[in-house]
Amino acid sequence: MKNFISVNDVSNVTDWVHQAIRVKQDPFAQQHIGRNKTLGLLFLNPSLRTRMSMQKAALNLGMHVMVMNLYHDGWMIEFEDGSVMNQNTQEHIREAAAVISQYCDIVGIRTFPTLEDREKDYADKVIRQFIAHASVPVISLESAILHPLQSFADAITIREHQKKDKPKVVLSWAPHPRALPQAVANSFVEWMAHMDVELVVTNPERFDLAPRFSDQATVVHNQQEAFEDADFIYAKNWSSYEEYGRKAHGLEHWIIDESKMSITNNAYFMHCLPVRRNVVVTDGVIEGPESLVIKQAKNREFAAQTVLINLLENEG
Ligand code: SN0
Repeated sequence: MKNFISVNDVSNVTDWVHQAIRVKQDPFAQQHIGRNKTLGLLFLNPSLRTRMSMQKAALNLGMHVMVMNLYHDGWMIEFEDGSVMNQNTQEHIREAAAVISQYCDIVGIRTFPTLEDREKDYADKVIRQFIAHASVPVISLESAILHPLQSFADAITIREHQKKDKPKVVLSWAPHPRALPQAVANSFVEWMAHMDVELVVTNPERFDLAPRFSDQATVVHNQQEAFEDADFIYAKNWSSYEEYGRKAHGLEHWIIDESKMSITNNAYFMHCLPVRRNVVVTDGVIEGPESLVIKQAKNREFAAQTVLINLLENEG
């Protein structure tokens, strides 16, 4: 594995989930494999869990970590080749990625979509440009269209809690006051396709995910119907793919509440966080005994650590 940007970089999802569960049992078992190695974390957008879990994972392996909030502390980066840089961008990705590669053995980068230019976002241009000009392995800390570290942690969490061989996992769209990326939902579908689960995605009309993702699940536009017999409810808002970047109006009733959870098979509740309480999910559900949100966040550490181990071992 040279980079970690999607599930396609993983040789075998089941093996990786088992590896992560072993790492969790003894996080310091390989505390020397990262000795004298440096992890660089570049944030073009906000982050709490990704930042802290990556740092923690790296420290568990004896690595050094450098964190850079690029657009706060660094220069404005130009991603277009051949551009005449007489406007606001100050440094080209070609130099920036090459220079960062001089100091770091592995680099993570977070970059959100524009939610304006669908073609550009779905080409995942920022992370691909970074990879093209970096000379070290690159980890996606959430790109314009995918959030593989989150989905890996979700896969671990489902594996740890499932009570039957093939649980019904429902990804439910939920309301939100802002237009959000589709990355968490896209990745979740992609990872679940490699797990032994029955995956249902429920969302309002005109909020279907991009076909290459929705094709990997059963899509149901009736939320109540989707919730029947569910073993896991994964809530997430995303803006429209069809009417690209559009946020919803008048769909507040898609909130996940106690009455909807009561239709399920006493399902666990999941969300990647951060979550808008009493918009996406009620206080009662997120604080209820079936809520896994904090356990998911804990598993971010072991997902990140497993990715680092595989990259470090590959490097030799
Ligand atoms: C991001 C998203 O992709 O939906 C990150 C999730 C891990 N979430 C947000 O941007 C939420 C921001 C808000 O205003 O609630």
